Amino acid sequence: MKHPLVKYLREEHLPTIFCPGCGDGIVMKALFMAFDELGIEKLDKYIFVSGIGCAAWIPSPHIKADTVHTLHGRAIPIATGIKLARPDLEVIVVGGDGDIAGIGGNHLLHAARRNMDIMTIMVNNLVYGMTGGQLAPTTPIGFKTSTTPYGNIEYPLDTCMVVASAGANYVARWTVAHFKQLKDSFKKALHKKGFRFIEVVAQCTSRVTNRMGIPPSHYMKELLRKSINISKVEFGSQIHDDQIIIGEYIDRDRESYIELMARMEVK
Ligand SMILES: Cc1ncc(C[n+]2csc(CCOP(=O)(O)OP(=O)(O)O)c2C)c(N)n1
Ligand SMILES: [Mg+2]
Repeated sequence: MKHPLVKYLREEHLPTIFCPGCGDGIVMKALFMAFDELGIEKLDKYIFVSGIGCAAWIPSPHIKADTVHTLHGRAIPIATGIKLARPDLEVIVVGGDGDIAGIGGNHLLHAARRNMDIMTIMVNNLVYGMTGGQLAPTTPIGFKTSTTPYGNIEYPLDTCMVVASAGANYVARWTVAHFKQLKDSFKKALHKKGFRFIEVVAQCTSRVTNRMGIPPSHYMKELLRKSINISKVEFGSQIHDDQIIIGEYIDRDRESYIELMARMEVK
C-alpha cells in the first residue's frame, strides 16, 4: 500500500535527490502532513516558487503542483509577480538560507515590509550547502566552514527578528527536531494572509556535520540541546553563540498587500 502522503509527490522523482540524513526531506514531510491534516487533498490552488540550492529542490521537482524553479535569490520577486497576477492562487516560496537571507535578502526584507501574501519556508542549514558548505549570513560565529577554516568571525543574522520587524504577519523558527511544532506552524501559516515566514534550522550532513565532527545520528539531539524557546529570551539580551531561538516571533493579522490592493480606489 502506498504511503498516504505520496499523493503530494511526483512519484517519477523518487527517491529524492537529498543526501542521506539531510533535513530537507523532514521539512517536506512536515509540509505534506500540514496539507493532509487540513484536508487539502490536491495542490491545484497552490504554486511553489524556489531559487537555487538544495532546499530549493524541495518543491521542484518533488511536489505534485505547479512549481517555478527560478534564479538564485529571486524566488520572492517572482512569487510576488505570480501573486499579483493570480491573487486566487496560494503562493509558497521554499529555499535555503543562502538563497533567501543571503543573495535574496533585500527581496525578503521588502516582501515582509509590504506584507505580501506569500508563505516563505527558509531551510537554514547554516551554510551554502549545494556549492560546498561556504559561509552564509546565517553561519554561527566560530563555525568552521569551507571558507572559514579557522572559524567564522561574522555575527549571524537573526532572520526571524528582521522579518518580524520589517512587517510580516507571521514569523516562526523551529528545527527539524521539532517536527510537530513545525507542522502546526505550517498549518497556521497556510490559513493566514500577508507575509508568513517559517525558518527551519536543519542539518547538512555532507558539509556541516562532518566538519563539526558530529555523526548524523547525534544531530537531532544537538538541535534539541541548543534550542531555547523565545519566551525565555529577553529582547536584546546576549544569546549564547551556540543557541537556537525557537518559537513564534510574531502572529498578527495586519491587512495584507492583496487586501489593500483590492480596496484601493482608482480615481
Ligand atoms: C547568481 C548565482 N550565484 C551563485 C550561484 C551558485 N550557487 C548555487 S546554489 C548556491 C548556494 C545555495 O545555498 P542555500 O540557499 O543555503 O541552499 P542549500 O544548498 O544550503 O540548501 C550558490 C551560491 C548561482 N547558482 N547563481
Ligand atoms: Mg543553506
